[in-house]
Amino acid sequence: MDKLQSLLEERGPIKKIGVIGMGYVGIPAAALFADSAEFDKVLGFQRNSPTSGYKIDLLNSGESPLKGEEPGLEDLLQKVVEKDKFECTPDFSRLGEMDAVTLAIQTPFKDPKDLLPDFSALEAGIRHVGQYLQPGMLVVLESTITPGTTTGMAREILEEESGLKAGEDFALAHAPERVMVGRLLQNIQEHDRIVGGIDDVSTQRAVDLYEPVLTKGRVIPMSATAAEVTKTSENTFRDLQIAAVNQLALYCEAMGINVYDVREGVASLKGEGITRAILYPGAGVGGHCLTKDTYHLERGLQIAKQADLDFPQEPSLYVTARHINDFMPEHMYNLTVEALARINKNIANSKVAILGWAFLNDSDDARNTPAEPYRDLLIDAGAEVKVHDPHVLLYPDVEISQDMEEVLDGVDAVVVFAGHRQYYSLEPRQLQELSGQTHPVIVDGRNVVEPDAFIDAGFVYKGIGRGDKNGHEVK
Ligand code: SAJ
Repeated sequence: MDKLQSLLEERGPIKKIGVIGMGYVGIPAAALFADSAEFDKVLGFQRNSPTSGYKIDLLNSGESPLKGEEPGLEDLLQKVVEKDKFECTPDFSRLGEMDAVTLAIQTPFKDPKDLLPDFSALEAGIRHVGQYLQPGMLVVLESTITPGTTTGMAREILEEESGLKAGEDFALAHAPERVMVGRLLQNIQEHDRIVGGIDDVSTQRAVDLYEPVLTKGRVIPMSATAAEVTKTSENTFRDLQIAAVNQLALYCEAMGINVYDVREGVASLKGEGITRAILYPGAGVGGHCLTKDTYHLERGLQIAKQADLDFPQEPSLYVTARHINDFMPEHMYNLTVEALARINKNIANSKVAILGWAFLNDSDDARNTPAEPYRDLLIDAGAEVKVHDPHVLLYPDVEISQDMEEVLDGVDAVVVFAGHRQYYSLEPRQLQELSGQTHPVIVDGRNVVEPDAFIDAGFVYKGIGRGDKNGHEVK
């Protein structure tokens, strides 16, 4: 029996779990571990920093510091705090009491151009674990990371800080999160869980950690690097699919046809073994995941490469997809300029209302929102810009209003950037009145309005992929 196996058997089943990073991933994960009868106690580790120290008391009173609707989370937190199965602490020395520690810390990119991620927060977390690591403990990285990080940077820091050896004295694995805001608990319980250890013993120990919290999901074991590539490529593929339909939308605009007719046609080919997952074009791709995971995968190829890559003299398809999706806010700007020009208005002296600051419809999450580069282009061009969003209340250096009338008052153009439910009932006459314009402009980046209703009311309409309408006669 290898050394690690016997250490784990000596330690027995996992009973105490530490979760580092009280955010969108760490909080629901800790609550579900704590709610499982398999485990005795869960500690949530949170630095008592000026920006996020407030979370400690909030969590210890059973309240969620997460913004926005998260079905079931508040009740579950109340329950596990009352039962003393969950506690949040800034005391990292208690890590040494744990059987397993998971790290759910953000891994943004400093600058995608040179493929350099900002791992500073993750490194600090791993170093904390290394300082208190005991033989027989399991360490799991849940953050989305560059392939090669678990067997590379993470292993090195843990061994350096602890003097212990991964795969001999402690178990090490990667089990990437697959959650979406608005359904965090459900995603953790129902999505299959990718679990990849640096060796089979580590993989099995990590399976023992995650299996108890899964309801519909099943565990899919593999190597740590395969798990890292699985996570980064599933988001890269989604980004690629979105780029494919965004490119199609741009083609349809140039060809004078409706991308949604084409989309319905393409999606109609069904049957034996045929899956046509054609997604939706739009004003851009935001969020904390699709905007960076391609670069994690590309960087992973550089650091985890074990053989020469045999690839044609072509740019990476994945990076090209990123560039196409990053172009969409600029395309929205071009559509706005074109529309205003149709009524002899210049962007420089125009008032523009942006509807929807969140990166996702019906959410308050505005991380890497595509509306921001669009707004920057408008302001650089001298336009006056107002922003409306029913869910996003605060955003650095951007004033966001929940008062539609105030935002639309006297505007020349209304530009839809997020598909929030309420925007599907935008009413042309009401908008026209509020704008006070005979020919207001509407640019629809999420296909929320019926073009003819606005065109008939005298609007200048532009829509992503609506080549069949974008050249309409102004009535
Ligand atoms: N978007 C489109 N067209 C579409 C779908 C999305 O333009 O057809 C845009 C959205 O408007 C948004 C962006 O893409 O701006 C991202 O949307 P998303 O639905 O992918 O939301 P994320 O980024 O929160 O969630 C993704 C999901 N990944 C996959 O489905 C492969 C989620 O399952 C992951 O858990 C999450 O990334 C993550 O945390 O990695």
